[in-house]
Amino acid sequence: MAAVTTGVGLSLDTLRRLPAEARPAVRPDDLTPGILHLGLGAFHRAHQAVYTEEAIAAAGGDWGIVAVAPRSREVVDRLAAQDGLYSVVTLSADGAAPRVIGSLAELRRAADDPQAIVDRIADPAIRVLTLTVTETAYRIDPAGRLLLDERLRAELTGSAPPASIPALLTRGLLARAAAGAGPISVVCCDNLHANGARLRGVVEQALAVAGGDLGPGVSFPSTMVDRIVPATTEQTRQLAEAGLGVVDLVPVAGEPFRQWVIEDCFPGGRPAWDLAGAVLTSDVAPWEALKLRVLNAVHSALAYLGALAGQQTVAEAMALPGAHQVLSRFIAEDVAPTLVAPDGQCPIRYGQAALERFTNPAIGHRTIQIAMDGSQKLPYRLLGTIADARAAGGRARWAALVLAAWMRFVRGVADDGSALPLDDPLAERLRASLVGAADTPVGLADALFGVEEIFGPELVGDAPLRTQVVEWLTDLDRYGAAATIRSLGGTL
Ligand code: CS2
Repeated sequence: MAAVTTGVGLSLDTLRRLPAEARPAVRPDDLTPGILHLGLGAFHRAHQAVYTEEAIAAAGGDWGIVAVAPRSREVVDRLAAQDGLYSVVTLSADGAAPRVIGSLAELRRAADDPQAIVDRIADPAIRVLTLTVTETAYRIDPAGRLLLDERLRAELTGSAPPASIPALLTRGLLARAAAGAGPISVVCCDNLHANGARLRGVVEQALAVAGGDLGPGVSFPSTMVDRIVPATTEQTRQLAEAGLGVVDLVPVAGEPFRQWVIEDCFPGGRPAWDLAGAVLTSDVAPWEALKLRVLNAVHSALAYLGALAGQQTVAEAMALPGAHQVLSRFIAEDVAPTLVAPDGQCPIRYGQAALERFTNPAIGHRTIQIAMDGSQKLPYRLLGTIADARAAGGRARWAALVLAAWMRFVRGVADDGSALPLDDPLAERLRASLVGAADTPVGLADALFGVEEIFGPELVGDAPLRTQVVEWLTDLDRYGAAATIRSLGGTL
C-alpha cells in the first residue's frame, strides 16, 4: 500500500478537491445543533452520524450533532483540525469507497469541562441525546442494578465533578429539568437488552442518590443498532486518502450493511431518520433480541473459538472447517426457539445473512477486539438464550460450547500455547476465581460459574448446564477448538 502522499488535510477548505461522490451531504458550518452525542468512537461515526447526515440532507431541521468524547483527546483534536469532517470507508469485496460525513457540528471533550456538558444537556436547543459508550460505561450489573461506589456517589451528589456516564447524564437531565428546557429523548445506542428501559433504570437509580426528578417530557426510546465497524488502522487511513485525494487522520471503516430500528417516541422531535433508511416502530424488543442473540452471539462465538484456534480475524474464524455448520445449528436449535421474530423477519434467514456478513474478508475485524469485555457482553448475547432454552426444557447444546470457549479464553492460553489477553472490567475478579482452581475442565467450570455477577443465581445452580460445559471444555482441552469444530462439522 502506498505511503501517505498528498500532505493536504481534509477540511472545509479542501472539500472541492474531493470526487463528487465522496463529498459530504451537509456541511458542519451550516448546521444548528439539536443532538448531543456521548461517545465519539468509530461506531457512532459510522452509524448514527451517517443516518443523521442523510436525514438532514433529505428533510432539513436543526439536528447538527454536538459530539462529546468522554475522555479521548486525540479524536476531538483531530476532528476539530478537520472542521468536524471525517470519512467512512465502506469495505466490500468490490473495494473501498470513502465518503466524507458532515453532521458533526460541534466537538467537545467532557473531561476538559464536565460542567459545560451538563449545561449543554440543559440547553433547550438540544432535543435528542444519543449514547454509544459501550456496555461497561453504564455501570450496571446484568440485572440492571447500578454499581454504586463512593466515587460515583460523589459525582451524583455534586461533591465531585461528573466524570462517569451515569453522572454526566443524570446531572445534565437534572439541570435541564431545573431550567425548564423542554422535552428531550435519551437514546441508548449500545448493545444492551431493552436498552431504553435499561438506561431509564440507570438514570432513575442515579436520581435516587442525587435527589430530584426528571420532570415531564423525557423519553428513553429503545433502539437496535447494527453495522460492523472494525478498528481504524493505517490501512484505513491509506484507503481514505487514495479515494479522497486528501489526508483524513480520523477515518472509520465499515461494512456496506447498516440497520437502525428505533422506538418512535420523541416528544421533542427527531431528525427524519426514516428517510435515511431507519425503521421507526412502536416495539424494538423483538429486533433487539434478534440482533443480540443471533448476530452478536455468533460474533462472540467466532471471537472465542477463533482466538483459541489462532485465527486473527472473524473472516478467518468463519473459514474454519465446520464453523458454518456449528453456528447454523446454534442459531436454529438454541436461539431461534427463544425469539419472537419481528414482522417479516425469519431468525434462520437473518442468521444466514449474518454469517455471510462475517465472511467479508475486507473487514479484517479482529477476534481479540470482539473478545473484549466478555463478562459484560455474554449476559445479553448468550446467557439469556441459555436461560430461556433451559426454562423451556431445551439443552442449549451449542450455546454451552460458546460458553466453554469463553471460559477457555479467560484461562488465557490459546491452543498453540500462546497467551490470550483478558481485557475485561471483571478481569481481576475472573483471574482471582482461577487462583487455586485445578487446571482441569471441572476446575475451570467450577471457578468461573462461581462468578455470580455474570451468571446470576439460576445459571450458577444449573448442574446439567455445568456438566455440558465441562464436556465441551474436555473436548476443547483434548483436541483444540479447530479440531472440535471440524469434527462436529463432519457429523452434522
Ligand atoms: C461486536 C459488535 O465488538 C463486538 O462485540 O460484536 O460491535 C458488532 O460488530 C456490532 O454490534 C455490529 O452491529
